[in-house]
Amino acid sequence: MKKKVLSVLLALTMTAGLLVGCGSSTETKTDTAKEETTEETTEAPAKEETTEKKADEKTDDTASADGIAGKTFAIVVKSAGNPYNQKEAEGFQQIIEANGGTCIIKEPEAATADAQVSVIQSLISQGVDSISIAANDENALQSALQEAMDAGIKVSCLDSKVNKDSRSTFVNQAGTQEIGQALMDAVYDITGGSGQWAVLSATSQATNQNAWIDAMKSIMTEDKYKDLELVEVAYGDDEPQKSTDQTQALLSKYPELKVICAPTTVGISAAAKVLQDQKSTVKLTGLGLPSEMAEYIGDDDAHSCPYMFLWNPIELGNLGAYTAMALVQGDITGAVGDTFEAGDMANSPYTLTDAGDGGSEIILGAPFKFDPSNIAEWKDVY
Ligand code: RAM
Repeated sequence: MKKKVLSVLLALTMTAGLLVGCGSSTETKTDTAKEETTEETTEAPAKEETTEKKADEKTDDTASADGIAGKTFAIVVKSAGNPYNQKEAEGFQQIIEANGGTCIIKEPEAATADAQVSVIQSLISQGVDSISIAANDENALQSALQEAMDAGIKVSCLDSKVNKDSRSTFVNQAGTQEIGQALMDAVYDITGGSGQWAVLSATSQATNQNAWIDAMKSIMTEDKYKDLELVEVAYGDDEPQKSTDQTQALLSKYPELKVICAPTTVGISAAAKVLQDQKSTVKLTGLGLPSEMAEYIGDDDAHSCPYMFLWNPIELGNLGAYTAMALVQGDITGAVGDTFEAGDMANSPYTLTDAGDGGSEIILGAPFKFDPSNIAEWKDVY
């Protein structure tokens, strides 16, 4: 079964590689031209071109969703230069373009609300039909996103949410409590149930990391975890250098530290390198990309990370696209109980459920554990 899922994922990834014409240029551009990335976008072919392409494809099996041709769907990721965000955007673009829509990928230079507000404003001026956003702040985007909705743009979020008044719905990678529990259990297991541990997070405003950290803190009040001491939550801002520096600082401040938990793919890969290079006895867990973490995963002293978790960021992008299309076509409004089809995705049709903040969400699936037994299979997938 797992193999079947793996081969479907491999096929999807390969298809994504074929369909996502500008995926690799996004990577090079964001690395080399950081200064320009706020305004520089990776855009799909011009509207006319895409519509023509769709007409040609009508004869084959490519499903063209009614009402999508000629519509423009923007995805705004948290920041440029993060491979996780690139996978998410690729997955989004793949589905939009396969259904005859036009996709715009926006990558703000830094993971800040301000950078996303300017991007949203430019998308409003462009007159896009839909904005899907991985938010850098839960509340600070509200007036920009409300302006977008007032202009008739469908707004949803994925990966990291905005508040209920700023969105129609939220595509959540996995249950927040479920992720918190998986991470807390990992900390318990790797520390042996007692001692000091620290969190290395993304930015202090990141809605998703903050929600997972809050879930961990509330789980930690249970008696089982009473001998664990959370010494600090450090912020690497999803920047590799800052995450490296914060890891070093944790090591020097807390000589008794046993475990670092990094619920961010950028943080965990920076910390893994520091710990492994220094042959530190401090161990690591959290949320990481198998492609970036394979060399650090192992049960012995030579490896810094015994195991970690994640979901498929390409599929998260796929589901974000199906959600945006369903909103634009009027198949869903964002109300709890709405359902929509998501092509051949595993859990299709999806149903909108209560997000616990007064709004709705759609859950992609459960977090997946990566350990020495399966990391080799997954490192080439994402
Ligand atoms: C980083 C980002 C992203 C988060 C992953 C786990 O890439 O902060 O939002 O979902 O880590």
